[in-house]
Amino acid sequence: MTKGRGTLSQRPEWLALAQHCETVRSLHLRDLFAADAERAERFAVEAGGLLLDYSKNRITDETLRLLLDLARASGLKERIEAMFGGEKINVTEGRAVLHVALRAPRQSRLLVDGENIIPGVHAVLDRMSAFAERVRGGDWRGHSGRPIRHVVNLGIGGSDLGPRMVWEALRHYGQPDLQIAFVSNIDGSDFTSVTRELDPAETLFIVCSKTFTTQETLANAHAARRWCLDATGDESAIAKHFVAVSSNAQEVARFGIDPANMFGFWDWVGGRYSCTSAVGLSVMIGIGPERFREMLAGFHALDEHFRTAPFERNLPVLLALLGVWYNGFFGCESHCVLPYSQSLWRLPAYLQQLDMESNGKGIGLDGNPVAHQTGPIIWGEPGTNGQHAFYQLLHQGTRLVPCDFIGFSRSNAPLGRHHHMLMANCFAQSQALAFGRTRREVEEEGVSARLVPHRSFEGNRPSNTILAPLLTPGVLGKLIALYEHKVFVQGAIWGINSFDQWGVELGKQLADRIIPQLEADAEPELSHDASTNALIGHYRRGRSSLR
Ligand code: G6Q
Repeated sequence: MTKGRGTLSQRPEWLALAQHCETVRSLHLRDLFAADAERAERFAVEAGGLLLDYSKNRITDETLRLLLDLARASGLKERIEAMFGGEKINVTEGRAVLHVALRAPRQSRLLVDGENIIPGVHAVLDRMSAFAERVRGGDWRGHSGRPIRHVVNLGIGGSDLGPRMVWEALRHYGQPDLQIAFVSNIDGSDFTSVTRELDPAETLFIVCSKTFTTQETLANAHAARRWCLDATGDESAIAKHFVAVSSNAQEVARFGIDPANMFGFWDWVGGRYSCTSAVGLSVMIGIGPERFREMLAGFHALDEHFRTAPFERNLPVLLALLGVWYNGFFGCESHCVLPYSQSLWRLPAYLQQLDMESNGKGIGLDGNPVAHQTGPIIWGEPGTNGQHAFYQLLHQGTRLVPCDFIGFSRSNAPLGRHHHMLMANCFAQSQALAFGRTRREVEEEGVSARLVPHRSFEGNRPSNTILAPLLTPGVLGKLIALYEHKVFVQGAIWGINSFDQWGVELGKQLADRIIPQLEADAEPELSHDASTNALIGHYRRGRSSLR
């Protein structure tokens, strides 16, 4: 519910869309394009060098008008102002939501509880920059006096997915003699496989955990500590080989990291919105402070666009409304993200957390169950790899899966004709999805009657295409901010809190009960459900059979 106007699905703007959908459902993109020579131009917006072509969506001008009505009636403008103004819109945790402050220019002002938070943001960025330069320049030395050549970020969830995705996207800006790696999983093979080739004398660990209590990260940090001590035999080495990104100075000190080597952040930064905070330290060391600041400028440009552009020309608002359209009225269960860029290979995983942890909620802001669908399942892979894997279902399956295609005019790794081939595939896929191939066209190709149904494509499958000149730090910043704000808009319309994540708690609590039962020497008393008891028993027998 929003603005106390009853459940979303009973509101007049929603009902108008439901009725309108009855007409649009029978329209085919082939006919919509044939009837309107200007459709591609009209349904495209450019902001800060990002082009969004949303013409291949099952919409008309009327659809857009009704969706924009819904956005306005949902109080979207006020919600945006509330977020940018530092109001505590994360109501279940009593927190402001101010990742936008992390990329605000030095001279701006933003008050939280009466205090301007911008100087603090820049103080941390300046400390990060100075530290990153020391590591990059070989001035930060390890215990034995050797410069650092490997940086390993130890973190999970928001303290891993963001920096890992950004590093993969921008690693071509990296320094060849400096390797950046990530360990997240509590599966020991993650830590051992990453550190196998590393020299402890040249390795710096960044323990990246906002709370500094996360089970997986702490277990990996302790493994790293042992690995370092086994090699050096000297406790004082820890200060040279470990730094922390956290808001918990006490726990950081308890671990043995000098608080002078801790980079802080604030409770108004959510984990999945934190890659522009100190959580990005590994990235900053990798690409350098200047490139990192270019990325922040890109984020900020899109933040400003989101805050000020009219909704009908506002990229995040349009993307969000199209998602609401398919999710709410076409029954689409999932949304596919297809970057035509190998550098963006972690983007779908990153967006999966951003979107699904934010909007995977069934309880509204008023504490009641919602009566409409909320966040979709987000998935995807880079093209063209995905084409040889799951695109069959996108083209001819029984489900309707809206897609986002993302591509660039130029490549960061030009190689022969590769880039033209890559992007030709990108354009061809959205074309094939939208327009398909009719039975008549297939018959005219001389295909045997038996195969005609198998070789026809109904088309009318919607997609957006986002196009930019080149994947630079600034463009990446804009792209991420675009999706952050898209998620915000959808959460505002669905009337949920996009900034908590209570749904991840139960499993953690249950695991804490089970761990000692797996470790115990003596057969433990088990009082779980019958299936869990049986699985624990089987696990224990499986281990003793290997002794
Ligand atoms: C993200 C979530 C979650 C969090 C991790 C790591 O929004 O809050 O993914 O980032 O659980 O938490 P710590 O940084 O506290 O270790």
